[in-house]
Amino acid sequence: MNLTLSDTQDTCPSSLSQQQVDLYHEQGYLAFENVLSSDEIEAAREGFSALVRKYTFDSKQMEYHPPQTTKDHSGNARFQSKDSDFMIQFERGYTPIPGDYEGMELQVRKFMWFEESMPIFQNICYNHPKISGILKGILKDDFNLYQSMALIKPPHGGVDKPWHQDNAYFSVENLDQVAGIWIALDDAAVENGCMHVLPGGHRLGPMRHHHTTDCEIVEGKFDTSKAVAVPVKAGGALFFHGCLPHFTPKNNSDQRRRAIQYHYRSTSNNIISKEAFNDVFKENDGTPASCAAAIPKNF
Ligand SMILES: O=C(O)CCC(=O)C(=O)O
Repeated sequence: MNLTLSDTQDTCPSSLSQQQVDLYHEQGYLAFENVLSSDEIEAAREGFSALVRKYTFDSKQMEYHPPQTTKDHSGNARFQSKDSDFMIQFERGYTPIPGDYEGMELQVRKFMWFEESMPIFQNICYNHPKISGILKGILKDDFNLYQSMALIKPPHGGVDKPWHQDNAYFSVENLDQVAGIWIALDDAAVENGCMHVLPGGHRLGPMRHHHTTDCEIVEGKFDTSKAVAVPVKAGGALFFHGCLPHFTPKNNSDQRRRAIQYHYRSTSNNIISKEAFNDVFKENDGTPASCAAAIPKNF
């Protein structure tokens, strides 16, 4: 893969010009610095530390799943809320140690459905003027949260998130009416695992996914030499189409890489069954291409 760097605009507006909307539709993403303020970045970082302190080994609220040996991440140790989808998942092979909050925080791979847990996450998710303004410009409709995650790569750790299209995980009627936002909470560069995207790749349509250690696009579906890295500073963000192929490498640096990722769908974009989605997220020859339809690859 070449390491061309994508253009990132320094100033994040609270609404998009027609030129920016056209650029989003052409390349499948827009990147801006300064989406979050330094106070918001700090509050979000503290929020994630607080989630680890509050919810790990809290047997009243959370069910502990110890690590198991699996080929994918389903066996990673995790704490699953007993009354919501909130989850803290750790790196493969790591066993959390009660009370070792710093150690555990450095081994978190993913938080899911955490957006209601703290005012800062609610603000970023629902009430952020810049984020809402840009999503409105892209989706041209009212929108709802569809998925929330925070993705963490520890220094010299984590694994690649292989090439995929996020719509492959979803099940909606209209693939164009899903947008993700990926917000860096640390400076994100190639070395610590920033986003890499295939500009214009959303226009290639759904691509067949299969299961390796993760759900990923079958090799040879597109030319990875056309990919670009999208480094952003802490507080910068990438807004991207649900069919944009993207990937992040492992963290090969001394720096952490924390990011929030929220997905939105327009309110008119109905959720449908996985079976019905097979007829939406399909290859040109009509074969289902989503993660639910993905076949395991032989290891
Ligand atoms: O933040 C990352 O490392 C990868 C995020 C991503 O592509 C995803 O979860 O869909």
